[in-house]
Amino acid sequence: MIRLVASVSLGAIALAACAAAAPPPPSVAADAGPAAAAPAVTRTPEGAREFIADVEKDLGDFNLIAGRAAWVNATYINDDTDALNAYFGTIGTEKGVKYATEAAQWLQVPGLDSDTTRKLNLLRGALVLAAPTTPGAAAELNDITTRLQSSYGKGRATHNGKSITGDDAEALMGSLRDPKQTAEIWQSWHETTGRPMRQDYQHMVEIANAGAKELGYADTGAMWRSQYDMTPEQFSAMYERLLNELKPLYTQLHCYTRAKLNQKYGNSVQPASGPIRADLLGNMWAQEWGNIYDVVAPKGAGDVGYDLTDLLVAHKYTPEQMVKTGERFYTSLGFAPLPETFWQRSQITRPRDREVICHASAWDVDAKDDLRIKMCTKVNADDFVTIHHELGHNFYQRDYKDQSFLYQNGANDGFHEAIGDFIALSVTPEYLVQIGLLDRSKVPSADKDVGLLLRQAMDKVAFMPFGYVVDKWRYGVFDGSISATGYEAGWTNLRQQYQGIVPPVARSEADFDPGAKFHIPGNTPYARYLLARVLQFQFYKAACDMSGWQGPLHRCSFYGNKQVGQRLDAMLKIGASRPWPDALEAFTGTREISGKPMLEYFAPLQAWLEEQNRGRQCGW
Ligand code: X8Z
Ligand code: ZN
Repeated sequence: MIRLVASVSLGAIALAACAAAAPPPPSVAADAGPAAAAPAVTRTPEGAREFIADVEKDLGDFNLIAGRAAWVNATYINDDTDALNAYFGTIGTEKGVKYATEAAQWLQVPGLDSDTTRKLNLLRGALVLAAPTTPGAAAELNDITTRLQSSYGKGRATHNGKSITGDDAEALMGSLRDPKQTAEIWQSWHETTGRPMRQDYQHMVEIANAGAKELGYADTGAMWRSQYDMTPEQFSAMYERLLNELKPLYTQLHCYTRAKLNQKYGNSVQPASGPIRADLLGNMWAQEWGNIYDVVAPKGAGDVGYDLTDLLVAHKYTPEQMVKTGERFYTSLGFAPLPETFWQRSQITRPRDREVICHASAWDVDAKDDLRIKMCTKVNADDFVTIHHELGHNFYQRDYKDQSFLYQNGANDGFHEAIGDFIALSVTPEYLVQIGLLDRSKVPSADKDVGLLLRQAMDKVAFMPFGYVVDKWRYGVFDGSISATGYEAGWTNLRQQYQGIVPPVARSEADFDPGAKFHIPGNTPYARYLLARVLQFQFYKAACDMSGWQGPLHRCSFYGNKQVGQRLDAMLKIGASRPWPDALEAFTGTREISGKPMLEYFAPLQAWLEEQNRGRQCGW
């Protein structure tokens, strides 16, 4: 699809903010593709503007129907909806390839105005996966991507030998503390869901790379890295820098967590040195560890004294109420409430009678007001944060709807992922009191700050190397440095190297563990989440400064602050119409993505962790 879902690309194409400094356009030989075979036209700047206007109209119309097909497929998986999704996806890929090729040609016209140049560049990079112009290639690509995605949706694990759905498996990984049971769920999920995808994935990579090459990119990964208003090389440098900025803090957190797991489970389950067993961290992918806060919580003095999941359950919150609570945060900043159709059309909980894709996403079906989320919400802290995350996408989508089609997107994809998370950083104890979830007498005192920070770090800091590894693996797969015979080893080695984790059971090249993570079969680029992880702290610090907050950063909540709301609204309205540093500057006053505000937030924790880890051999 084309830009129909900013958060998750459901087909071969998603429109993402693209580079003003994109790689050089492909050399257009007479037989280079469909556009080259078209009758010779005299290309003028005026012609380029007309081309853009036609394309924006065509893609806008197409998205409406393609979006409906994708929605029905994602919320009611069967052979028919798979066929519909693949059918529209194929048209989308063909349009995307044709327009990207033509955009590259128009970009060679001298005298283009800056707006037209920006739009042509955006169009050139609009595809997540390209197909070559060989007849049938786009259809084959879309058959495969639809099959991969639906297989993920239908994936199962077992618990005590009983079949369970992916969303139940995910929740159980957060709450179970028996290593035999977590190992069973981990292994069954990875083998039942991931393993069968391997051949399809390999074939998909071949087709998509052939498509990327036709468009003038070295491979699909190079195409992905060219969407950031900078060269792919500059992007790679930024990607490495962000990981490295947070690495010392991650290493301390890993060291402390490993020691706690060793104390709890003993050497036979979790040795005191080396990597951590992946299924012990409270998350199927060991990407966020907050669910095992009970295992690592400092005893006595630092204990936070409340647990958000317990509060939601004790107050008998329903999933709908959780969404209403999320919406209320946005309206408190001055944003208009969600439309009535949001409540009629969203999938908030898993339907009982059919297969769906449970992985959360946010939709904007008509680029006007038809906003929806699709979740299989559980009443727990993870999903409370995810709801704020998804609504962030929806409020962003509604704010840029008056931009022209090619600008209806985030400043870059990391911005889109950061908004809702930034809002959720305001879910402080004081905020929980304000909305009636926490009794004022239970607000943790200042001496509990370490506990609060540790709870956050288990989710936010733990994520950093995972946010790096997912696309590090794909970049390697796309450029061939990870070969098809080494997919599994490539994945497991990267996870060990950067996250310091190991699978609970032996793996072989019969396995395909990457397929057990949504974004791989779903073909959603992942570097965006690495960017978002640090951006959200930049936004948060800026918002807290704006609201005049004086105390420790992590206690700040800007709930109800209309001034923050106005400034946020101004940034969101820009959409993709300007290079992302302009949008960043509009809200934060800086033009650089930086880990510094995140490090500042966690600085007291870092000092505390170093103290706790004294005498331990950290690293793995
Ligand atoms: O996929 C998501 C969102 C939808 S865009 C729920 N996230 C990443 C993940 O789950 O792996 C949010 C955090 C990282
Ligand atoms: Zn998202």
